[in-house]
Amino acid sequence: MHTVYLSLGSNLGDRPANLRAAIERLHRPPQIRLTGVSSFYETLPVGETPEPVPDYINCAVSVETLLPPLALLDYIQKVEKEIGREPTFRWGPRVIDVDILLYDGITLQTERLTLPHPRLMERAFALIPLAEIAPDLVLADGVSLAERLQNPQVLEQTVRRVEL
Ligand code: A4P
Ligand code: MG
Repeated sequence: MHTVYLSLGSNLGDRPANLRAAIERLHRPPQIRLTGVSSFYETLPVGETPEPVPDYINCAVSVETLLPPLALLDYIQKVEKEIGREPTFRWGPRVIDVDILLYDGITLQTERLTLPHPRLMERAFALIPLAEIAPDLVLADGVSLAERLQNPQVLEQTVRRVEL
């Protein structure tokens, strides 16, 4: 069994419903066992885009799985399609984005998949929900999640827990 942490985000349509639809699909395959779901957080968009994009709802999920990394990526991309994700510009509005943050302690860099997620360390919208479901996690390079959350660049980002 492998332990995997995922980040889910939506900034288009019924954002909480989109996250719930993705979570529900992570329950379905027999090779995936959902072990944790964080609260939902409303977050300001991170990253420069050619036009303004709406605020996101983000959450983090942990799973145990028998699927190897690329097979898991295939499955989450299928889920994104089923929920109605359509290609736009980079970091454009999307009904759902599912990213693999961490897969065991694996480091990988291929055309389709980079592990850990290359932008995890600088993103409060991924780190804060992750800390809720895995507070003792050690990220890449032996840096703890708790330490990373004290970084000024992470602290300044707007991430607000929402009751939904
Ligand atoms: N890919 C490589 N590594 C991974 C990984 N670890 N997990 C490849 C998932 N996919 C990975 O992703 C593009 C390609 O990355 C995939 O085909 C896959 O083979 P995508 O989801 O199609 O497109 P994207 O998400 O627009 O691109 P990118 O660069 O991955 O975006 P990010 O870094 O995921 O950022 N602000 C807030 N507040 N909340 C957000 O959720 N999300 C983004 C997207 C930007 N700003 C945000 C949020
Ligand atoms: Mg993505």
